[in-house]
Amino acid sequence: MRLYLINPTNPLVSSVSAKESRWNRYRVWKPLSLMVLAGLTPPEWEVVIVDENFGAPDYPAMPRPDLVGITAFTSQAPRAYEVAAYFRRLGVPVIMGGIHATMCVDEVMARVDSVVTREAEGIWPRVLEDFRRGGLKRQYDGGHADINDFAPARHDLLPEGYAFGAIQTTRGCPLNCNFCSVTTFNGAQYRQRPIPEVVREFQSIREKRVLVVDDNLIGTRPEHVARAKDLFRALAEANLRKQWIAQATINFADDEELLRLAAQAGCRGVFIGFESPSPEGLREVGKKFNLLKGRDFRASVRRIQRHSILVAGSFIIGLDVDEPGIGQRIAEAASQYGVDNLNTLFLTPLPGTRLWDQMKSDDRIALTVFPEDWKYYTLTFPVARYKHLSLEGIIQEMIACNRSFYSMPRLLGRVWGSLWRRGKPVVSLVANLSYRNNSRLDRKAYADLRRQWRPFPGTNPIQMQTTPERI
Ligand code: B12
Ligand code: SF4
Repeated sequence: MRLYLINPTNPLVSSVSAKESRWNRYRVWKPLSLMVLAGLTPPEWEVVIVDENFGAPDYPAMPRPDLVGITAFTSQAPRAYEVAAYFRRLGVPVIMGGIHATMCVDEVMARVDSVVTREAEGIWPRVLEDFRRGGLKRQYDGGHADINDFAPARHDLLPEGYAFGAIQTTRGCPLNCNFCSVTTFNGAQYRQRPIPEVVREFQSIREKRVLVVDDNLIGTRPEHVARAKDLFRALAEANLRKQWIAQATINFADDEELLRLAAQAGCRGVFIGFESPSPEGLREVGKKFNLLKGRDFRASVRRIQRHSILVAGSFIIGLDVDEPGIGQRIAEAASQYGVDNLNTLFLTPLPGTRLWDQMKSDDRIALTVFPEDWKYYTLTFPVARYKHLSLEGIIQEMIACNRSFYSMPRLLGRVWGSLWRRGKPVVSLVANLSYRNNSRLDRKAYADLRRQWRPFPGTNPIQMQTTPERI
């Protein structure tokens, strides 16, 4: 029996279009969910993973599958439904799972044969068995999987051409920031995979560079940090010769031993959510770790960089506290903190988050023709009405932010700093040019959004102020 596992594309996400720019090769990431599903699939199935981010395949020319499984973030949902409709027209049953299917069950259920909510490990073999016996149910719930009992992902199934492999070592996050879906989806309990299994799976990855997809690799408590140290020791001992990047909270910088061990284990970059340059903004999103009294972000970033680990900082634009000028303020804060890369995203109400509930009840979600409008829920488009910024105002803030941070003098300054401190300017140069190029592509995409924007009838009390066109 033949199973297609499909990762749908979103043409608006410029960063995932590998053909659009050669820099984007470094920003096309392997769909780990489908590699995990393939690992859970019994051997009698022939599994093909289709990643549309490398170009939409010629489905009619491909052999007819018996079953199709589709994954989707919210922003991929419109394309997921097109793919589902195509296969259902051929009479092939379609199952959808992942974050969007979990958060918007009814919408998904109306467009596929079966929906799997939450994590697949505990349920996927049963789903396939039900299908084989002709008894596929409309809905399954995988709950939260037993972290000690994971089948390793199939790292061999996707073609070569990705710059990074992918692995997951922990699940869940207790912090529950208001804009984030992770706590609702994966639970508040921080679950850590057994270290020997992680090391074995790392060994099976063929790419030299790896993305560790964990939401927070080091966790929040002393015992989590202790486990992270043990993991790093084990990876260093295994001498894998891999370089990896990961996500962590700023307290990564607070423990010299942790930093040293991470670097020895191959850590070359860390993605940190700074979220807002102001304490009021941090309070608004509920980012407790960043509010630690006396935290010197510049010193924290420097401590990490001293171990030859690049720091990419993420900020949100469009919080209720954000007023005109916020774009420039973010660029200044990121430069002052000394981060190597800046990724600024629009505040976006994603289904299932506390922010969604708040904005929905305040009637502040502006793009609401679903499922079509989901394609804009990439965090690179303003989809809501913001308290002190109009649509045009917030777009100009984003452009100002990126123009300032990725201006050539600043960009070259960072590359020079990387050469001076670490003697390794190439990674910094590639990453900076990739972000700079991407922010240009986003600017083109805003034109499309402006056409789609449906202002609310009557006066909009939320569009009180606008930022003048300054650029
Ligand atoms: C790695 C990652 C990325 C990678 C994507 C790699 C890839 N191609 O998959 C990159 C960096 C490209 C990325 C981009 C984005 N991401 Co992202 N990302 C993640 C992250 C950190 C890990 C995902 C992962 O690999 N998990 C490991 C796998 C094993 O778990 P899983 O995907 O949940 O899959 C399990 C189940 O969901 C289920 N399942 C999944 N699919 C299917 C399908 C079937 C048929 C079945 C049965 C089961 C099933 O089974 C799997 C095993 O249990 C998650 C956070 C998280 N914890 O999930 C955010 C997350 C998924 N991302 C998010 C967002 C918002 C984005 C962006 C829109 C914005 C951004 N700039 O970050 C873009 C969207 C890009 C696009 N194409 O539109 C949100 C999604 C929320 C939502 N409702 O859509 C998340 C949840 C983070 C958050 N803060 O809320 N992301
Ligand atoms: S943003 Fe990060 S720290 Fe906050 S809930 Fe999501 S995963 Fe946890």
